[in-house]
Amino acid sequence: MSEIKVEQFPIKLEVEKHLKYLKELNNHQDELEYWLSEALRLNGIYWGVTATYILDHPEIYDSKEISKFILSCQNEDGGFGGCTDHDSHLLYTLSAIQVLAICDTLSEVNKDKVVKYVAKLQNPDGSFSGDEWGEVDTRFSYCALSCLKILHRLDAVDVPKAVEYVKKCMNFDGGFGSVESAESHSGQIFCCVGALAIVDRLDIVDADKLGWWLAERQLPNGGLNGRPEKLEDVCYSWWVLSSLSIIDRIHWINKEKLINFILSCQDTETGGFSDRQGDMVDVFHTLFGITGLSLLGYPNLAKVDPVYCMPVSTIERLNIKTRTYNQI
Ligand code: GRG
Repeated sequence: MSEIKVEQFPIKLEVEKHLKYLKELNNHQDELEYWLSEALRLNGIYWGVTATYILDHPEIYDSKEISKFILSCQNEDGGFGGCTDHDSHLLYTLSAIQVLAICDTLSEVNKDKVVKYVAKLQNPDGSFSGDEWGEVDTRFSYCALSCLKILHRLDAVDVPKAVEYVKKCMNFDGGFGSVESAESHSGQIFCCVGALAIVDRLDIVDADKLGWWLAERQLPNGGLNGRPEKLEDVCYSWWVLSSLSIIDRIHWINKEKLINFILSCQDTETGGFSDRQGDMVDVFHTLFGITGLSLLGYPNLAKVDPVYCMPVSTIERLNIKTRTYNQI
């Protein structure tokens, strides 16, 4: 296990620039893009807050103000909308609970209402719908189980049934799709492997077969794609690497080549990361560039938990660690 050194790479991580980019995200209220992304505000806050913690500079945001806004997005049904007065969805509910957990303000939320909301979305076959309109996806199985585990309330759902559904979404190549018989995709693999890790059922996964498929995602330029024949994208540095880490196969990736690829996707003037070199930066890719580097053992970053995509320090405080994961 060789130690990574900053000097090994032609480009360095522009920590100060990224912090400035993250700090100013909320200052663009005069821009159309800010309002177009309103429905995703809660996800955006989770991506930004987590990035600052992994950069080891959580002080750049006011956690009291953030928690107050998050709490304002909780609806009567107990779930959270993407912004104040938006309808509840599991995607935003998980982001809300994650941010409150990271900011250590979980005690301020009505947990019973959240638990009731999540539990009501489980279907008889064990799957979860994202909201009252019923769409089913393994992303929602992950969101529900992660959220309940953070709240120490997994008892509120039928865990064996949830596992049964995730197992049905496993494919011949060892990967997982969004629903039964759907193509394997790295994002869904993170959700399924993460969900199984949360409920301690990784025995279901064929780690060698899945590890092989995931390692095949690395392209000659070092970047990772999400499925065969697709382009590389910084966000797969998270979805693929975290999955490999959970099944103990992270060393099957060429880490130096991937670090070089991730660093090449930074905007060294404005800060932030894009999906691939030369594209516009955004907070989603910024988080997953930084968490990818953390999993790869890049220096001076806080450790991220591959199952929860939250700082290891938060997971330890919550006492919900599935186990200790080795970096490369
Ligand atoms: C706590 C990190 C965290 C997540 C919560 C919502 C969720 C759980 C996970 C999402 C997993 C997922 C499906 C990620 C993929 C996102 C993505 C870039 C999709 C793009 O798909 P395509 O088909 O792109 O447009 P490709 O790369 O296949 O061409």
